[in-house]
Amino acid sequence: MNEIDVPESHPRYEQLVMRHRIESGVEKGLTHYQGLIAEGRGEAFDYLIGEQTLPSADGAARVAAAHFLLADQAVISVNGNVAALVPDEVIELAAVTGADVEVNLFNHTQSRVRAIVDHLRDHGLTEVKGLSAEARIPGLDHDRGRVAREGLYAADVVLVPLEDGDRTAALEAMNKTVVAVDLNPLSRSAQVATVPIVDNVIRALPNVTNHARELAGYPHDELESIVEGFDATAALRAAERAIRDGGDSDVTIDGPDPD
Ligand code: PTJ
Repeated sequence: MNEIDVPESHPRYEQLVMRHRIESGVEKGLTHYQGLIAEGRGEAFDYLIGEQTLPSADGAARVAAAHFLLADQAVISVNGNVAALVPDEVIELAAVTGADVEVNLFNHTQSRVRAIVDHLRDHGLTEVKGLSAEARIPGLDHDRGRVAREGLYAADVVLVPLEDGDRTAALEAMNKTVVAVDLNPLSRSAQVATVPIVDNVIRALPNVTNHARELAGYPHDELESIVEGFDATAALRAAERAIRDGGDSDVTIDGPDPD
């Protein structure tokens, strides 16, 4: 049965499913009201890139997978939107790469952390961090700086989908490799991340997982060279060009920049 009362043949079926998941996330106490605004912004950018994974985003997803496989400790950060939209995809990525999962909220309340932890457990995740967030990201005041000491605080590679730019910058300042998933290539998060993936989280997470499966047998030095060959600025420019030119003119991130 469908999640929503709309036929799958509807041209905007996927967007309607996402809206429904966010609405239902708010109703269940997983997603913050501001998550509705974030969803609308994301939808607008997704429309502009043609609701597809651009070649540059696919390249960035492959680089992200290489980082995950090279990591001492990778952590996937889950907020209210991510919990509502892609719980199974988070769990799958964690299973394939051995990453930890931490619930980490911009608008922190203990009851919402608890609701999201329970939601992820209902989807089959056994180990979830975030219920005790006793460490702080330096430079971030108030509750938005709270993280788990053995989780996001200690991690060398972090995946932050739909993240606030301030927190992305603060995690970068802690010398972590930050992989951001953000549909807006101009957002501060995308601009400061080590690896910005300009794609919808519903496509980006399974894509990183597929790349991780493919790269799993690669020797260490080949993974290193995938990581070192990445140019974040070129990837962002490719996404911006795709938006300007109608979503279908993205070039490979290794190619020359015509600007
Ligand atoms: O659950 P909380 O309290 O941690 O709050 C989560 C939100 C997302 C509400 C909070 O972090 C927030 O307000 O985020 P922003 O500043 O609105 O940024 C969200 C970014 O994600 C924007 O640049 C959107 O374009 C982008 N975005 C929205 N939906 C998607 C997306 N990117 C990828 N996939 C999406 N589905």
